[in-house]
Amino acid sequence: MIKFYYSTAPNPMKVALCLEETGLEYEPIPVDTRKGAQHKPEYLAINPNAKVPAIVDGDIVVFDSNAIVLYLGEKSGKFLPPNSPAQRAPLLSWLMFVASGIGPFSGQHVHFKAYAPEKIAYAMNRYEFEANRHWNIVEAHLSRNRYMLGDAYTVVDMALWGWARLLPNILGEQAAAKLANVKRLVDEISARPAAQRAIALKDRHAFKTEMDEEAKRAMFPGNYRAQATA
Ligand SMILES: N[C@@H](CCC(=O)N[C@@H](CS)C(=O)NCC(=O)O)C(=O)O
Repeated sequence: MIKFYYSTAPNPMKVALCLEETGLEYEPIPVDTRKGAQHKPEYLAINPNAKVPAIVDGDIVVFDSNAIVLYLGEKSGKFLPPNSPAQRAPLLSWLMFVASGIGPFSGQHVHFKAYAPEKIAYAMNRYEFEANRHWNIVEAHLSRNRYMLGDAYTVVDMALWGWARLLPNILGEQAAAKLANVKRLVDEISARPAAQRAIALKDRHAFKTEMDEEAKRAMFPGNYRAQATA
């Protein structure tokens, strides 16, 4: 039984979808990041990065969402292209693009827009531009391909879905509405029974929703450095 350490945020949700799609047995274990559970020593022993998601599969530990979907694809033998260098090249390229581009730029865009204690025009402009630029690359790609790797639904689509289903919140309704092919893929994936089960995970545990002082200290510890050393 795989232990799945999660919250309902975009990176854990890609793994929730992948676990549901592959049909691997798993136990969801909530990590309430707004209460600081990601910093507890027992969790840091699993994920030294103090973020969700992570999985523990027997004596195997995997952290970082895109590494996990790749692991689950390989373990289950599902939702991956044939194992040849030519077929793995686009798999690895797009999976890393989602990991290093889509996720971080979308996340930082939301951070500077909604959570930064000061409105910094330079940062807001940069991340808005970069988030949109990355999503428009996906949009162009999906205008020529049904799925991220062509004709087959793979772990790359699952990794993308974690973020893509929140696009109106990330980019705003107007910018998101221009990404018709991304929306087409999100709608198709969200209608799948596995996605419905992944979304329903939010009802299994009561996560803290308030972004109060405790939550900010847990999630944005860099903002409190001066006080910690004073
Ligand atoms: N590269 C990591 C990033 C994980 C990440 O940023 N997770 C967020 C939720 S989407 C988190 O744990 N936030 C709580 C925090 O930053 O303290 C991955 O893809 O798994």
